[in-house]
Amino acid sequence: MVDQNRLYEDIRYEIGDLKTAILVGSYPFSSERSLCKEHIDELESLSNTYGFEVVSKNPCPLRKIEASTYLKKGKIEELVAVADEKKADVVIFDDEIAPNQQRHLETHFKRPVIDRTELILEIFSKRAQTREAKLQVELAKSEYQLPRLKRLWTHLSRQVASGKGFLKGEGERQIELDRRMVRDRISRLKKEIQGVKKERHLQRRARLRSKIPTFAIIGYTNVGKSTLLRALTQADVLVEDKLFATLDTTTRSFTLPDRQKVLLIDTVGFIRKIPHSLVAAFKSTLEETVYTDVLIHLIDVNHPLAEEHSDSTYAVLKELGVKDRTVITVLNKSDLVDNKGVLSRFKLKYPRVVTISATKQTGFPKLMRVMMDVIKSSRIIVKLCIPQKNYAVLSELMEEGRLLHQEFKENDMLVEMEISSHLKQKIAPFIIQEA
Ligand SMILES: Nc1nc2c(ncn2[C@@H]2O[C@H](COP(=O)(O)OP(=O)(O)OP(=O)(O)O)[C@@H](O)[C@H]2O)c(=O)[nH]1
Ligand SMILES: [Mg+2]
Repeated sequence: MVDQNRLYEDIRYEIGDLKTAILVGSYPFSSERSLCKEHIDELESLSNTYGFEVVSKNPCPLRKIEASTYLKKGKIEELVAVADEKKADVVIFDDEIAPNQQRHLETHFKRPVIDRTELILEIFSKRAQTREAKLQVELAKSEYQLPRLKRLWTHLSRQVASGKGFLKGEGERQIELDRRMVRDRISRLKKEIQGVKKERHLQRRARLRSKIPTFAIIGYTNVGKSTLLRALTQADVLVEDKLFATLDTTTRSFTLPDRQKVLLIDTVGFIRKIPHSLVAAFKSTLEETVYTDVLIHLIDVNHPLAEEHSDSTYAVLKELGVKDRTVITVLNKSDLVDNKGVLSRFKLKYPRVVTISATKQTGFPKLMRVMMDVIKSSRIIVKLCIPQKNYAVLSELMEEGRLLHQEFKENDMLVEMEISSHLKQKIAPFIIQEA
């Protein structure tokens, strides 16, 4: 008899038990076949990061998506033969597969079929360390699973259909119960995350008050962000040739050659087509970047898809609402680059480009020079005249800027402050002089 109180997660197949995988990607035109192969290579890195051994990689031409099975029947039969021959435990699609397609595909393949999104969610789930990261991943997973509960129960019915008391209709009823439970869990998780977010907000305010310029090291996963933080600050952060080695932000202080203290933040890596539920879930972690003065955008220039990765990073930033931030573009892993042409392309594309090798520790003096220049130019000194009714603006400014002088003139307050230049627009009506 099926225990009514068991959550579907207890009975779903354990993807942790699966070892070997075949990968499937698709391309609409033959001109995109090589790009599709690169994407499958990335899917292989993701699979290895999770712990799968990839036994076959299959780029497939796909003109039109089949509503119920994603691929055409003939193609599926071909792939089933490959999966059988290679004794694959699981089939992983690079494209996003709808819940009903996933269910139908599993009937054909007779083994679990997952997509890139689910794989990324499982990696995050395995690697999350802090309470906040764990909560966020659990939320993203619950949202992903909600429309797929039926599929999980199909697995169950196949397992127990052999006369062990599984009644027809029981699965349906259990799906309803599960749906309710998952919905409850989603709202509980959202509340908990809200609480953690408040704490984080307080920490951020404390940092803003400390008036230390902050640099966030951002970029595609595996470009060397943690390596750079470690090289500059000897921070004890995990460096691995795996995707998503870092899931939590780490902040370290660092002193530039002109004795200016700065904070450096190592952040979670970005990825192309990042699952939407994860962007939403990690928003509060990634929002850290929104509040930093400067972004250090690290690019692995040795990667064949370096430009696409850089574009994806900007796409994620846009989704996070980060714009008008000063960006220093840092071309990393230059020790591996033979063709200098790729460096020139980036230098033409972006302002403030520095070439380094985080492991060989080359290019650091120039990077620090650019960081010092950016701090100087991002701070401006302004004289303001603030009427009494706008004093609230002043307290806001005090949190971020440095007060140099203050005096009253009748009911107005005259102040001289050093502030971050991005605040200038906000206080434009009160500026009487700018240095
Ligand atoms: N050759 C070379 N390898 C590097 C360099 N910088 C980093 N790596 C290697 O790149 C891999 C990834 O480095 P990480 O620092 O973990 O990368 P990350 O950007 O923090 O990655 P995630 O946290 O997974 O997003 C590791 O194997 C590093 O040793 C470099 O300048 N040259
Ligand atoms: Mg890292």
